[in-house]
Amino acid sequence: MKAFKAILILAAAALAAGCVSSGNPQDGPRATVLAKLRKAVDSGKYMFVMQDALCYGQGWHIEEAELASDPVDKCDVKAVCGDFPAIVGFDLGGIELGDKCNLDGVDFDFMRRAAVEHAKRGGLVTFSWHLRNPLTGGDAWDVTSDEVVASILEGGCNHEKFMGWLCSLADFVGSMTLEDGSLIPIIFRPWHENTGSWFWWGVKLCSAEDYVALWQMTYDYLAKERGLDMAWAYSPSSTDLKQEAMPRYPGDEILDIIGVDRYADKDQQALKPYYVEGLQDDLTYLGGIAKEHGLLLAVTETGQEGQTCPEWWTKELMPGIEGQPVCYILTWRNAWDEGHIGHYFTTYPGAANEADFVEFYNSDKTLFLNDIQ
Ligand code: BMA
Repeated sequence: MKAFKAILILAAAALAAGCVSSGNPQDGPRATVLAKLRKAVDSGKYMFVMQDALCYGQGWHIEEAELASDPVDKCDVKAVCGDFPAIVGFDLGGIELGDKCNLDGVDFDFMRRAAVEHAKRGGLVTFSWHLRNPLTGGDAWDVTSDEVVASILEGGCNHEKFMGWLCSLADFVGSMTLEDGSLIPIIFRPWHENTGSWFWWGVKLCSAEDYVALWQMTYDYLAKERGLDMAWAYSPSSTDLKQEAMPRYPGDEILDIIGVDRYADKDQQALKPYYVEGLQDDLTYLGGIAKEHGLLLAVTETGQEGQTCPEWWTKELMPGIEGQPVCYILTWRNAWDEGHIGHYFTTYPGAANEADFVEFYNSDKTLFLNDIQ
């Protein structure tokens, strides 16, 4: 009886905290994500992902007036090949302070609607988090202090504040549910590119112990305390990958996916063999780790900024992953705001690589939304 009462109290507390019940973990949203990704790899294919694919693109963004009624069908990739990406990426930067829009001007209510709509159509969703610097008040790129991570861990002066940030993120993510109340299928990819030192959680900005503790704290709160049943991805940068990624490995209990963020050269027109070689090398290295630790392998961020290389998709990206068991490749956003002219990483109508993207789309290796429904 006592135990029964305790369960009831726990369940009530979970409901009050806004938890989304994951039900049986064997068939919960995390398991759904992993089963779909595993199926792709087993058939020798990979899913195509685009960051912010449904929110804006080259020369357009959802107008304020359309936020609540837009049918979520605009997409640069769809305009080029007629299909949506299998997975769409969104960034949560700004949710920690309760902002209306994220750091790239995406309205969070629209983001929720777009993510849920994509999931209802049979797609998957991935979230990154370019959150602010909790110590200095600056942005994610504010690396003026190497005490930020330590300050948010248990016992640190910003611990309570940061737990409040995580709570805001959990409230938002937990509100993205399907009709049956279950969480949409999500890949969560926090604390990325940590082998470089351009974010406040980067390699020169915190000890390996503190970085791992940051992951554990994030996982304990979101997955265990709040019950958010998501797949988790670790995505170091190609910079110092082999030296720094494993000393900071977040742990088998947490991770489902390991991948790399590697970019091609901005505004390049000629093909660059070193991108192909570099990506192959990263994936061979990470593929060994993935095998050893039972993880899926991915290209967690890539792209050629400017979209100026006409055959980038089939002659750089595809050879870069040829023969590697990757489950997805994510290309970055086509920025819409004036401050980011030419900050386009995926194709769009009229891009120099448009025809090549269609070839990439038509390849029997790539999976788009229609292929995974
Ligand atoms: C970066 C750039 C920034 C953007 C950030 C988060 O790589 O695209 O302009 O604010 O990602 O999306």
